[in-house]
Order: sequence, then structure tokens, then C-alpha cells
Amino acid sequence: MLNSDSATSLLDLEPTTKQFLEDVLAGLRSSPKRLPCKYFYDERGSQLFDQICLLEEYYLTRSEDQIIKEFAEEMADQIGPGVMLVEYGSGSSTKTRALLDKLDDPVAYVPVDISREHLASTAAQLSRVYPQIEILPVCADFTESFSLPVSRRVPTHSAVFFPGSTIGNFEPPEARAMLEQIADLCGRGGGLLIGIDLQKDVSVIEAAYNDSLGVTADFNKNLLDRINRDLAGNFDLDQFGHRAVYADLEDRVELSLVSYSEQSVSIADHLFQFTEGEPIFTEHSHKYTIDGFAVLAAQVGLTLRKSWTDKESRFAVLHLAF
Ligand code: AVJ
Repeated sequence: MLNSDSATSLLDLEPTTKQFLEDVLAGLRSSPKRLPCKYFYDERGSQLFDQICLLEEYYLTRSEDQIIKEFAEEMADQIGPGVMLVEYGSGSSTKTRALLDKLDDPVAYVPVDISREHLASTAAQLSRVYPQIEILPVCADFTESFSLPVSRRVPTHSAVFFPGSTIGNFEPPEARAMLEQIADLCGRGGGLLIGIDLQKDVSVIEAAYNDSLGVTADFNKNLLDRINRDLAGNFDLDQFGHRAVYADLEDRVELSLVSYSEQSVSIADHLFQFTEGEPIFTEHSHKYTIDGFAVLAAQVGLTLRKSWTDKESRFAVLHLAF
């Protein structure tokens, strides 16, 4: 319980600039060039993503919100009483409140996010709304394993809430490893509530990543701007174009930034050459069927217990447990 004179304590495991530089140099030295999408989410990137969530074309957020609002009680029943709820990529936690409202006497809520500023403001706001739940924010890259904070009351079990289809950013082997890490973290008991974007008409998916207002293009290019700001880069943002194309074989939309011309870019004291039309891949977003995801989860011992979809079957939330 947080009393009025205690600030929200925050476990800060945010990746350092050194790690950012190492990851950027390694990505731009690979062929094809790539950059880790987890670095999209600096303060500006998180704000742009919040705008993406409101876009007409980007159906994912409102579809998932509709599902959670409609079925929160059933989801809470699946998770059970006295839980420590750990949310990966908590962002603004707008999805979570409908679930927190229905949980039976949750002991603690642990938002985990890579954007420290976003996390601190979200945690402070939630501790005001839910004074009866201990809010224990963790600033971390959840793709790396981390230990759970200790709550004042001992939870009956932990459950992980992983909304937003962020699991889609992982290649299948990494997605499997992520599910294994989550299974180890929550163990038997609450299990995992996870949002997945479903396979559908490709034109609907591609429109969601090529919005008419250009917000996704700004989101994608903000990564180059962050490199310029944080790593003394000299990317000319007008010399790179946003591209988002669905790759049928891999069942994913692939975001990239394409060099409009032959050019060189320096980062710190490293020089990188680009040919005209050369892409930097910045994000893959995999799309699943419910059965296909259940097969993947079964590889780490998680069984599909229940699933819910929106009215247009565009998105699904799955409950998986041992
Ligand atoms: C937050 C990773 C789920 O893949 O749809 C939105 C990020 N990228 N628009 C997604 C994103 C471009 C989003 N995830």
C-alpha cells in the first residue's frame, strides 16, 4: 500500500546509452541492416505510439480494448484471487484498468516498461486510482529476464498480462523463449493473458501500418532522430522513407526505413554506407491464428484455457496456463 507521503518507488533497469550504441552498431553492421524496435519507445516514441493507438486504420488497440471491457470478468475469473499482476509493456495501462477493476483482491500490480518517464507517470496515476493495490513499477527491457519486486502482502500466485500483440515483434524462436520466460515467472496458478493480432485480409493489416496521417512514418523515423540525439548520429530524416509491407510466408508486416539515395551516415565515430533503395528493418509484427499460437505455447507447457475475440474477429486475447 502506498501512503500519501511515499513516492512511487521505481526499480530502474532501463538499458544504458552504451547498450543502445552497441545494439545500433551491431544492427547497422548486419545484412540486411536492422535496428531493434524496443528503442522506438523513448518519450517521443511513446507519445507517437499513443497517437497510433487512436488512428482509424490502427484497429488493434480498440479491438483489444473492446474485448477486455466486454470479458474482463471472465478473464479475472480465469486468473483467480490474490494475484500479483505483472504487465509487460504497460505503456499507459489504459487496457489494464478494466481488468484491475474485476480482479478479486489483487495483491499488487507490477507495470514493466522500457520508457521510464511513461512508467513513472502511469504508476503514480494508478496508485491514486487503486490505493488498495500495491503498485510496484519496474523500468526494464522485459525481453531480458528480471526478478519480481516483493510485495508487502504475499500473493497466492503471479499472472502475466501481455497485451497489445507485442509478442508479434518476436521471431518465432524468440517468441517461444519469451513464453518460456513468462511461464517460469508466473509458474502454476494465474498463467498468462496475452493479446495477439489475428491473420486477416492483408490490405487491412498494411493500412494499419501506413496510416494516411503519417503518424506511423513519424514513429518509425523517430528512431533515427533518437540515434541522432542520443548517439551523435547525423541521419538526414528526409533521405529515408517509411515502408510497411506484409510478408506472406512469414505472416508478418515488416517495417523498414529505405534510403532514398546513395549516402553515408556517421554515428559517434562510426561510418555506414547506404545504397539507393537499401532498407533498415526496424520492426516485424507477426500475425497469428488462435490455434497456431496455442501450438507455439504448448511447446513450453502452456495450455490454451480460454480465448476471446472482438466482433470482427480481428484480434484475440488468450488465457494460457500450465
Ligand atoms: C506495440 C508492437 C504491438 O506491432 O502493431 C504500431 C507497434 N508499430 N505501429 C505493433 C507498432 C507500428 C505495435 N506493437
